[in-house]
Amino acid sequence: MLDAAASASLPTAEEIYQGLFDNTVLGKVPDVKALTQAGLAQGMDPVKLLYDALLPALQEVGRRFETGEFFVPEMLMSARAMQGALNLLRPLLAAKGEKSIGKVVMGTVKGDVHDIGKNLCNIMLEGAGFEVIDLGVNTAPEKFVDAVRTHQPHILGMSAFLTTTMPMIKVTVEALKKAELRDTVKVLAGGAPVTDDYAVRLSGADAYCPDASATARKAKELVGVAGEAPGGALAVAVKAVEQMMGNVEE
Ligand code: B12
Repeated sequence: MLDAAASASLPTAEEIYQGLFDNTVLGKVPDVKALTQAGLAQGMDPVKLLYDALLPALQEVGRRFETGEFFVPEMLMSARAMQGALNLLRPLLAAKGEKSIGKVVMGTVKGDVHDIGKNLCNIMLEGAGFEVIDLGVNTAPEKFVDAVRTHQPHILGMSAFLTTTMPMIKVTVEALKKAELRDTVKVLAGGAPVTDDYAVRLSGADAYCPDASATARKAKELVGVAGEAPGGALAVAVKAVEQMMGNVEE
């Protein structure tokens, strides 16, 4: 049991959220780890730590990049800090479903190396019971086509985070058509700059989803399985979030 002095020095939940946000933005790996440990020791929800502090921090990093306050090295440091936190959250996350309800091939489109959003979608899809075949980043249309031919998935998911790589969604859909595979698979598209109109009307996808929960819900709908996306599945997370910054050394 903690004595009064020790307990008075513990950070409050509010201080942990704020500290996690600030230190993730600043890429302070040890501080983010320490705060994550403190939060978990106090029984805070790992999913809330992810959604209420870590992901908003990445959004702030993007904003600062946009205004010229941050450059690529700063973005990478923030990614590293987030990875450290996620490594700690992982063991606490829920186990994924045993039985596959469908197969999904996922990838980030050609020219694009952003994979955090895609990996979060994979986590939710796996948590919902899908088998996910992840093609990684910078995925050429031919690679998507080959994977559809080989794995015969129910769903193909494409992630794009750059306005310059969004057109690859349409290019890939056209490549599927050319290979006479378009009718064999439902195509989902997403990523920060992608909209419903861009994905469906302009690029020929079957659906767009704004986030990982919506992706799992839509995927279930597409394979005819009723029910909500599992809330705790985000938990299955970390596996992917580890991969997410896979090329960032700790
Ligand atoms: C981290 C980051 C990086 C990291 C990526 C690390 C990694 N492993 O992913 C690094 C440093 C490598 C990087 C590099 C670059 N980046 Co960057 N990056 C970011 C940042 C800060 C966060 C992106 C992110 O992961 N967000 C978190 C996730 C969770 O986002 P999300 O949108 O909520 O994800 C959900 C949905 O999108 C959806 N979803 C995602 N994928 C899919 C797929 C499907 C099928 C479905 C249905 C749904 C879905 O579900 C997700 C989960 O809920 C953003 C800024 C921002 N706020 O977005 C800039 C940002 C995306 N980057 C940007 C730029 C310009 C670059 C560089 C060109 C910089 C440079 N000059 O070199 C390079 C490009 C490299 C390349 N060729 O890809 C710009 C893009 C501008 C634009 N509109 O094109 C942004 C917006 C920054 C900015 N404000 O200017 N970047």
